[in-house]
Amino acid sequence: MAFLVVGTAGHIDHGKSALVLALTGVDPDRLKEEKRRGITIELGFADLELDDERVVSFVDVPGHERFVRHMVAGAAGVDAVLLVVAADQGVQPQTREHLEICSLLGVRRGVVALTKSDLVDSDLAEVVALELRELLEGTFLEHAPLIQVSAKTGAGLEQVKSALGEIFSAFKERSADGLARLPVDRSFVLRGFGTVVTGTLASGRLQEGQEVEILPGGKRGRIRGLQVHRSTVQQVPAGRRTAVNLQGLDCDDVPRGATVTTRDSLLVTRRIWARLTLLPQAPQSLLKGGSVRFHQGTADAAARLRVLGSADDGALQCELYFRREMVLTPGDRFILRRPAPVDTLGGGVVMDVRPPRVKQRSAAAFGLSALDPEEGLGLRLLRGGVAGRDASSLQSEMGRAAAEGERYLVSLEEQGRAIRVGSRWFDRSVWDEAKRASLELLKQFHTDKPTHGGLSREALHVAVAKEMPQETWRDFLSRLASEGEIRLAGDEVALTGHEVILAPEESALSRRIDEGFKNAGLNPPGLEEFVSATERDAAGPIVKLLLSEGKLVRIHGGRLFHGEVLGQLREKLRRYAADSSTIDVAAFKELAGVTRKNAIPLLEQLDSERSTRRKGNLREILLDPAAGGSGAESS
Ligand SMILES: Nc1nc2c(ncn2[C@@H]2O[C@H](COP(=O)(O)OP(=O)(O)O)[C@@H](O)[C@H]2O)c(=O)[nH]1
Ligand SMILES: [Mg+2]
Repeated sequence: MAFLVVGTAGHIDHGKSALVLALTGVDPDRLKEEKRRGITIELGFADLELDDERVVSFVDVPGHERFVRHMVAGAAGVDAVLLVVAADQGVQPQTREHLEICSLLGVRRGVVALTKSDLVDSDLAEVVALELRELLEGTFLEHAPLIQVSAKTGAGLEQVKSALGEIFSAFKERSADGLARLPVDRSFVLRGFGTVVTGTLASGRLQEGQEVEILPGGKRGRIRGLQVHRSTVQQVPAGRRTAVNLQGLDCDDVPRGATVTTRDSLLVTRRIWARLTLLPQAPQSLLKGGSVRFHQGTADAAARLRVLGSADDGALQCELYFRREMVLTPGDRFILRRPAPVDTLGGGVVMDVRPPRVKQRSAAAFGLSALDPEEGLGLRLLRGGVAGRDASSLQSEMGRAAAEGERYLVSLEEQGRAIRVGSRWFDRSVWDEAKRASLELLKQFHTDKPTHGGLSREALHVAVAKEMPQETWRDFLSRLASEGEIRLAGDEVALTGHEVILAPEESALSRRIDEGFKNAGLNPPGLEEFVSATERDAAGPIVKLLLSEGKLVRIHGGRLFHGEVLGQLREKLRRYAADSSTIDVAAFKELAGVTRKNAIPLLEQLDSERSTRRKGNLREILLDPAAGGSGAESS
């Protein structure tokens, strides 16, 4: 079955509710209060079965100017509008205002009913029809059918039905892709069922049994049952008027204006960027900003408006701060009203729900806030900088379901505009710039410090891409290394072609330290034995270099040994292992010819390089006695 959601619109008392009743047999003014006062206050709902296949779901709105807020909530999410004008009164203030609101909300289709035709003669009806045509000129209803009807005599009702049927045939049902999003327009307790909310499902799908989240607030519950057109269903796709029976949630947890969604999908926001179109009657002072009432879906909030600039097409680029959290996604249509005296000021489209905090709000940055999902994602990656973005936060920000968001990201990747590292995404140009800056910095470092083997990973990280997460930085460096640009040695990074250049006196010092430690064997003195006080500064980088070359090894506890000496020790141990697979400290002291003071750190070093393994008071020798040869097992 196909459903078309049609909202009524028009001035109070023009016969909207009476027409819905005449068409459907259901009185949309069901509430006692409404009956008593004879005016619509809350939204009313009634279905019209055109035939076995097609159902029109009417959302009947109040016409009173005090309830325009409810009208906006009712008009949000409709597929078409039924504009009602009483033939005996003609165009009235809320006729205009409702028409403006529907235009601003992006309603594209509708039917115009000239009601109470039984009260006027045909000449007067003609005059009112002309006046109405004039009002509709240039609006989305310019070519809509204009039908004279009477709820009292039933005249014209069949024509209205067939006009709605026409809209049906031109109408394409919404895609149910996307995040589940139900803006609540009614919330009540039904005896025997508990909390029930209704709304027009704006996107995605709802399913019986599904866990849901209520935003703002984040309360959780479960869908106990779903109804569409008074029938129980297992699931509901976007575009349907839906009643949801919720488990684990009170009526107060899900008031009108709340959004029912699935877990961890949509975002709440207190600040957005938007494109705004002001109505001609809006005061010019608004361009300097001010207090407004923001309406989107069934929700509304007090907001502060700031105009940032104007777009090519004359629309305004603006920023809105909300007094409370709102559930919004790029592309949402909204209405701005003036708090007092109440009046509709304009409306527009949400562009960005996580806009950057920039002092200089350049029009360029704004213009980039594209609604096109691929461009939008590209822009957000760019803004993410070297910190990158994780896919799920991007998807929420764009209001896109995971599969859909992933598709766009992969497309950007294929175009060479994005890079994926683990679960994070980066703009390609940002990534490339970080690479360029790294290579540049290394080059500079090598020039400045020719005796240094390389720059520490962390120093480079802080200098060129501080915001990049640690694990991504590791990936970043290994990618650069595998591309042959850099060399990674322990904690240090060097350009691939980098060779340490030593001045003659530095070479001499290096040789002295090297040979000094080699000759000192397993009982080496401290560095100061080989280095004079004046040479101390120069010795630091040289020791580092000797360490990076493996000529020196700093063992546990900080003492320096010569690499070859340690190699010889390993060789002795290996031979020892032919007779005994274990060795105790006393035997080790004797084998190595070292004091106890040196024996323990040396054994710990051997443990850490997995030449030995501690077993109680003994060491198990892990070196293979059959292997022979020299060389370090590991470093
Ligand atoms: N004579 C006549 N009266 C009508 C017609 N439609 C509505 N009315 C009356 O006009 C009044 C307002 O109608 P209602 O549907 O509540 O207007 P709404 O405020 O636009 O919903 C009611 O007293 C209706 O009985 C009609 O076609 N002919
Ligand atoms: Mg009414």
